[in-house]
Amino acid sequence: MIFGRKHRKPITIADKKVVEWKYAVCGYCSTGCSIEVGLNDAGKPVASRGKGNAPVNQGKLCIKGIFEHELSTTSGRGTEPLMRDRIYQDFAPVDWDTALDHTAAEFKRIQEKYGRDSVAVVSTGQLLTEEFYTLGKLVRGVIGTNQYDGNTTLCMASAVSGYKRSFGADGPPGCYEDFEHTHCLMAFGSNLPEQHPIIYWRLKEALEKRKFPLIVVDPRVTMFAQFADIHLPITPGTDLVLLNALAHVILKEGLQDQRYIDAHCSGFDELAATVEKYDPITASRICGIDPDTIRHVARIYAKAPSAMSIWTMGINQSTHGTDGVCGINNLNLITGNIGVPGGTSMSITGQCNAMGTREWSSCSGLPGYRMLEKPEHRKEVAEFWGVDEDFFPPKRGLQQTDIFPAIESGEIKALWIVATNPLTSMPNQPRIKKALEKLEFMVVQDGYRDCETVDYAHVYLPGALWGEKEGVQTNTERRVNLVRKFVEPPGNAKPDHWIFTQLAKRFERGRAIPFPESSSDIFDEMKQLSKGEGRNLDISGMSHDLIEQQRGIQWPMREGDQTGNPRLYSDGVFPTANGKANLLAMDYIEDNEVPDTSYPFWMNSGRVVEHFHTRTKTGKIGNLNKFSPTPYMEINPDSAKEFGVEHQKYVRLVSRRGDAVVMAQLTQRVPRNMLFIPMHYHDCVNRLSLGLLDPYSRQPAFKQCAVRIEHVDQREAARLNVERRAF
Ligand SMILES: Nc1nc2c(c(=O)[nH]1)N[C@H]1C(S)=C(S)[C@@H](COP(=O)(O)OP(=O)(O)OC[C@H]3O[C@@H](n4cnc5c(=O)[nH]c(N)nc54)[C@H](O)[C@@H]3O)O[C@H]1N2
Ligand SMILES: Nc1nc2c(c(=O)[nH]1)N[C@H]1C(S)=C(S)[C@@H](COP(=O)(O)OP(=O)(O)OC[C@H]3O[C@@H](n4cnc5c(=O)[nH]c(N)nc54)[C@H](O)[C@@H]3O)O[C@H]1N2
Ligand code: SF4
Ligand SMILES: [Mo]
Repeated sequence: MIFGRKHRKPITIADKKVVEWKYAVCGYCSTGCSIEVGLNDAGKPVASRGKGNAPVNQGKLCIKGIFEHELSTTSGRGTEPLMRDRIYQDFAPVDWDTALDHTAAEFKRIQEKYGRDSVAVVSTGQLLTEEFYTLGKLVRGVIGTNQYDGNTTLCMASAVSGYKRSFGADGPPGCYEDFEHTHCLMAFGSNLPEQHPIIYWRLKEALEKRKFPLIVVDPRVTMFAQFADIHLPITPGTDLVLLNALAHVILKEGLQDQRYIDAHCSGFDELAATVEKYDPITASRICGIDPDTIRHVARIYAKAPSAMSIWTMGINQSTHGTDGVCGINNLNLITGNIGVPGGTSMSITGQCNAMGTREWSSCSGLPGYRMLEKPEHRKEVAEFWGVDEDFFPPKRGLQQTDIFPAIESGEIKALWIVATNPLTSMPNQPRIKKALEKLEFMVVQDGYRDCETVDYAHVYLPGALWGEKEGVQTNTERRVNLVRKFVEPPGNAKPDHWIFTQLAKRFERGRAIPFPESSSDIFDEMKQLSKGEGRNLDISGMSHDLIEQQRGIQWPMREGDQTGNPRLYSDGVFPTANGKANLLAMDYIEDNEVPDTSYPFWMNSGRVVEHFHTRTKTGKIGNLNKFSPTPYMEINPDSAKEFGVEHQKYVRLVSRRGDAVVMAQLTQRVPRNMLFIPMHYHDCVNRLSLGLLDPYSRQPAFKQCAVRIEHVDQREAARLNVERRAF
């Protein structure tokens, strides 16, 4: 065998014969990378490359972005609307008029019989913003149900509630450029290198230019934890205790920015009284981080000229999700780290357009961060749309995690699912299955016919996917970016905004309100609605063309501005009644399902770099799926030995809800009392999960429940794995 470079052939890159490059923003994660998709002379997408000079990614892409053009030829797409009378029967293909007439008629029948709120709508973070706005107008202004929410309740709800409680409004105040300025970065429950690889690359580049301490809080030794200067392997679900203890040390040692607190915050005395109880010794007994490390980290953070925190699902998906977010905001407020370069409290969002739905979908209220509870907001939107103000409900209705129990109890009879796959992604799958079987009528609108939730639908509407329609998305740092259409949807699939406007025409109210059809006309309408004195979410200075020219623009960008703004709250003025941010005093309450003798392991769940969510997309892209096609769990080698589990052998996991068969991967990444399972597989982790809810955000605690290991016959398990939905 010959080793060594000189005998290797040079790498050649196949000439894909690209004749045209089309501009887009990536459709997977919320990083918001600018992509160019190469088309050959037959107009077929054959290559993807990062857009040079794009402010987010400077020409780089992660593994999912690099193969994104392959989406257009993936299997399992829906090409015709489908209908059937009863679930479990065969579907029959129908034309769009038949499918939409039937859907509208069923919604009307059910609303007339059981009341307006007996129809529920569950949407997503993956449509284009113009589509979200149109759906919101249809649901709030035409159909008129208040049971309207999105899968963002599984994802960003705690960050939203936390921002509202601390600052008075949603909206991450910082930006990626803060990495260039900060003197300390603390990350909570985020595995940035795998889940936001290009944000991580930005951070790493900043670290190479100028070293500053990186502190990672995660019960697992993730890739991010391995790169950290200090790793805090926290006891699951106890971040609030650590945060209170950090605040305790900062106040005890007088390291706070009292000038900032006095000028810009309320609630300081209450906070000080509460964190007084969380001395490092008491805290360490709950959160598992030793007292000296707590003191050390508190000092580093508070003494840094500027310091920033980022967080993702390790915080949000917890019974203390919102409190955790407010705890992080507290930390940054007491150290004067909000709205300054390198000083911020930044939620790293999840889906490509999770921000767009927060801003414009009207799920939690009315468009443009307006609230149903505020009379002036109701009036403004009612006048703008030309609807009666009283048609809007007085306050928001149920969230996704409360909609399913309301199906169980019979309050909700019809469900319209748009671009989400709850059968795989909701906690406690056996319970979700039963709820779906109970519905009188269910519509699923998805790009893929083989998305598992379609198995429970009466009507299936095939949606166009990324690159098959034009519109904008907002990323983690409030940057609005554009996807141009570069390919036709397959068969008779249609863009979601087309489906919404066509459905609107089937309602009397929908015919009375204008529903613009082109995405740039819809964008213009949103621009009008975004204007206003003191409004941060202002996009009135943007246009589709300008966004492409600048490769993404951060809101606020007001009419007449040349470009967007990187930070919020730089003036120390917050959108609360007194203009001050709220410091929040929060006690820790022990309320999780925790391991015991019958179920001795913590079950943790999350993601891997090559897959996206329920794999409707990445499961079909060979270059991504090949890395982890089989459901598996991470288990510590010591525990594996104790329980007789071998590497790459199957085991059955059992919780109080159900069971799942997975392959074992022995790794030191997890502690001895924890198993980690990627969330991407159907009939897997969410057959086990419990999903207790955060009281403010109603977000499930996906990251914590208790399970035990049982042995299985290896051949039977392998057969089950083949039979189970394997792409
Ligand atoms: N490759 C890829 N990237 C993605 C996605 C994807 O599916 N695939 N999805 C996107 C979406 S929608 C989202 S929401 C984001 C999610 O992005 P992340 O939140 O970064 O990803 P997760 O793997 O869900 O969870 C992150 C970490 O939380 C840790 N954790 C568990 N319990 C606790 C705890 O009690 N405290 C702390 N501090 N940490 C804990 C877990 O060990 C895990 O390492 O990723 C986005 N990016
Ligand atoms: N155990 C566990 N469970 C979890 C999590 C966890 O960490 N652990 N994380 C939670 C989180 S953070 C999230 S965000 C959810 C995600 O959960 P889901 O939203 O259920 O996951 P996806 O697979 O992204 O589903 C999106 C669906 O929309 C379709 N789609 C994509 N684009 C379009 C479009 O433009 N139009 C239409 N009509 N359809 C489209 C896709 O084909 C896919 O079927 O999972 C949650 N579930
Ligand atoms: S980091 Fe996220 S946005 Fe960027 S290419 Fe990867 S998946 Fe796409
Ligand atoms: Mo998410």
